[in-house]
This record gives sequence, structure tokens and C-alpha cells, in this order.
Amino acid sequence: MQKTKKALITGITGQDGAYLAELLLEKGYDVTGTYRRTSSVNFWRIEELGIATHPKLKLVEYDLTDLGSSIRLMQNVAPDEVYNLAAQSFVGVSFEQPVTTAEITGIGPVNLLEAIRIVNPKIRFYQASTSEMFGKVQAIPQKEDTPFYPRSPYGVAKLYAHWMTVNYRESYGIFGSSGILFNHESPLRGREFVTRKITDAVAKIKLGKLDVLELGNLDAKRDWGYAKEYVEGMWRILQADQPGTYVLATNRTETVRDFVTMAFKAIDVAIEWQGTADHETGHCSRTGKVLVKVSPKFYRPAEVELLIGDPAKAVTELGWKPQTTLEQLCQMMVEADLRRNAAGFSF
Ligand code: NDP
Ligand code: GDR
Repeated sequence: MQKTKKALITGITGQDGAYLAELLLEKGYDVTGTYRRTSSVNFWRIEELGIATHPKLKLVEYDLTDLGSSIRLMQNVAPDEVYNLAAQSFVGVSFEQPVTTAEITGIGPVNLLEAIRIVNPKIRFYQASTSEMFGKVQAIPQKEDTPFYPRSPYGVAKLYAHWMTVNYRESYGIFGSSGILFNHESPLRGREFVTRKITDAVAKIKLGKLDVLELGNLDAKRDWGYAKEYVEGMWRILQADQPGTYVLATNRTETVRDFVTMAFKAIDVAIEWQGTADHETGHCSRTGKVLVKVSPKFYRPAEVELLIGDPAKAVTELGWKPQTTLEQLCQMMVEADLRRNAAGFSF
């Protein structure tokens, strides 16, 4: 009989952690998920997925910045696979808190790598790398061998963790793999990120709970996929025969403005755009009412203007393929936010 596999997921309270836990439980894994000690712990995502009290899911308190507890965690859980999803993951905040971001997002993963090296170098390790490492892009589309040029403290911190994963693979033979994941969204996305901010606002506008949606740079282009499919890619990355680096992306890019238009279309409102830069506004084509406004307070000190990823390596080597279109994803997010806002849900 095959032994039950044990997985450790850091950051189970986040979007990807919740979906990955759901996937691994479906696959029969014993899953340990870590959450941070805070004044009010937030399990809304795993509760919404209906897995919070699953008998094969164990939740443990842990902070990625603590080496000692990383070692004890590895000893106590004795996992076969570790998925490091924990991070200070919001690019905007990383400009205001660069040191904290470096400690959590950059050095944090090294605590886990050290713990693996000390406790059991056979443990497989997944690092959540990011398209933000490409930053000011050096090639279109971006692939595994495209040179990096991060444009935020978050991107720089992630690049350090990415190279440390490669370094532990080459120095100690640890099965350390990196997924360079492009933006992936879902109804479980945090409301600070632009897609969910938009779909939540569109739902509130529809329900008469908000007048105007204020956004920053509407020209930024992103390659947006569906988070549930991306966590499946993470799992495939750790099932490969050899450790490596893989891009997961859709190979389609759209502007923030396009996503706004798409989200309003999901509630049958056509948006007309007027003005430029700081003065651009989006109007309802039927009533003329201003529904979207640019507010420079959401601009970043340095911006990543264009991301589009080529997932060919993951498609060929892992059999991974994105399926959900951006229109379907956007519709799904707007519908979820309409349901939640109608029910007074506040996350
Ligand atoms: P979220 O921001 O939704 O989740 C981040 C998780 O990390 C949360 O559970 C958070 O806990 C936890 N965390 C933060 N700081 C610490 C710490 N010091 N110790 C332990 N845990 C901590 O991110 P996503 O789920 O969207 O992303 C998952 C990972 O993938 C992140 O590393 C992100 O940077 C990376 N990534 C994400 C992409 C995306 O498009 N979603 C694309 C590429 C990479 P708490 O709930 O307490 O804040
Ligand atoms: P990103 O995601 O920075 O790509 O990082 P985010 O959704 O925050 O921004 C995407 C683009 O939209 C522009 N934008 C705004 N962004 C936010 N949050 N709020 C606004 O009001 C707004 N207006 C315009 C941004 O300037 C940017 O260009 C996400 C995170 O999940 C990272 O952890 C992950 O590594 C990358 O995706 C890939």
C-alpha cells in the first residue's frame, strides 16, 4: 500500500494556500497549513471552501521569519512536500515597508531551506516566485531564461528567494523548485489587489452601495489567470522527476482599463472612457454617470508596465495548461462579489 503523502503549506490563510489545501486534500494528502498569530485570525477562505474542519487538515501557528520555529515545524510535521506560499505579497505596500518585505518575502524562504537542509534534505520544496521579478521587461513574452529586472522592493525580495532556491538545489542537492507565476485571480483574491478591488466595487455600484471606483494606473498590462488552475501547476512542479523553474501564465495580456470594462459588462453596463492620465474617467454609456476615476494616490513609485508569460515549458514538461478565459474569470468574480455584498459579507 502507498504511504499517505504529507504536505506543509505556509500561508494557508491566503488565496493560493486555501486552493492548494483543497486540491491536496482531494488528492488524499495529510495537509498542515500555517497561519500567523494575529489579534483576529482570518480563516474565511478555507471556511468558504468548506475545508476548515477537514479531518486531514491541521492548522499550526508559524511565522516565516523565525528560524527556530522553521526547524521545529519541519521536525514536527516531517512533510514530503513543502509549498512556501507565505509572503508580504502586496507590491504597493512593499514600497512603504521595504525592510519588513525583505525579511518576510526575501529571507523567510531561506529559513525553510535551512530547516530542510538540517532536518531532512529529501523534503521537496516549492518557492512561490513571481513575474514581478521580470519587472521592466527585457523580452516579450517572458520565459524561464528572460533576464530579471525587478521594479519594487517586493520583486527584489522575491528574486533573492528565487536564487536562494536555485542555490540550495545546486549546493546541497535539495529538490527546490520555483514556479514563476504570473498574476492569478479568483473570488478568493484579497480586496487590495486590482481585479478583486474592481469586481467588489462593480458589485457595490450595482447594489447602490458605492458611487465611484477610484484606481491608479489604468495602462498597466497584466497576464491574468485563474488561481485554482495555478495551484494545480504548483503540485505538478513538485511531482516532476527533477527540480526546476517553470513559468505559469496564459500568454494573453490586457490593461487594467480592459478589466474594468469587462467587469462592468458582466452587470450589463457599457463603459465609455474620456480624458487622459490623471484626469481619465469611465462613464456609463446609457446615463453618462461617472463610475470610474483615476486617483494618483494609487500610483506606484516605479511601475511594471507590461507582463505576458510564455508557459510552453510547463505545457510540454508538466502537461499543465490554463483553461479559464479572462472573461469567464471576471464574470465568476463579479458574481461572487454580488452574492457576498447582497448578503453583507465584508472580506
Ligand atoms: P496572499 O497575500 O493572499 O497570502 C499570503 C499568505 O502569506 C497569507 O496567508 C499570509 O498570512 C501569509 N504570511 C504573510 N506574512 C507571513 C509571515 N511573516 N509568516 C507566515 N505567513 C505569512 O498571497 P497569494 O495567495 O495571492 O500568493 C501566494 C504566494 O504566491 C505569495 O508568496 C505571493 O507573493 C506569490 N505570488 C502570487 C501571485 C498571485 O498572482 N497571486 C503571483 C506570483 C506569486 P496572513 O493571512 O496572516 O496575512
Ligand atoms: P501586482 O497586482 O502588483 O501585479 O502583484 P495588483 O493587482 O496589486 O496590481 C496590478 C496592476 O494594477 C495597477 N493598479 C492598481 N493596483 C491596485 N492594487 N490598486 C489600484 O487601485 C490600482 N490601479 C491600478 C497596479 O499599479 C499594477 O500595475 C500581484 C501580487 O499578487 C503579487 O504578489 C504577485 O507576485 C504578482 O501579482 C504577480
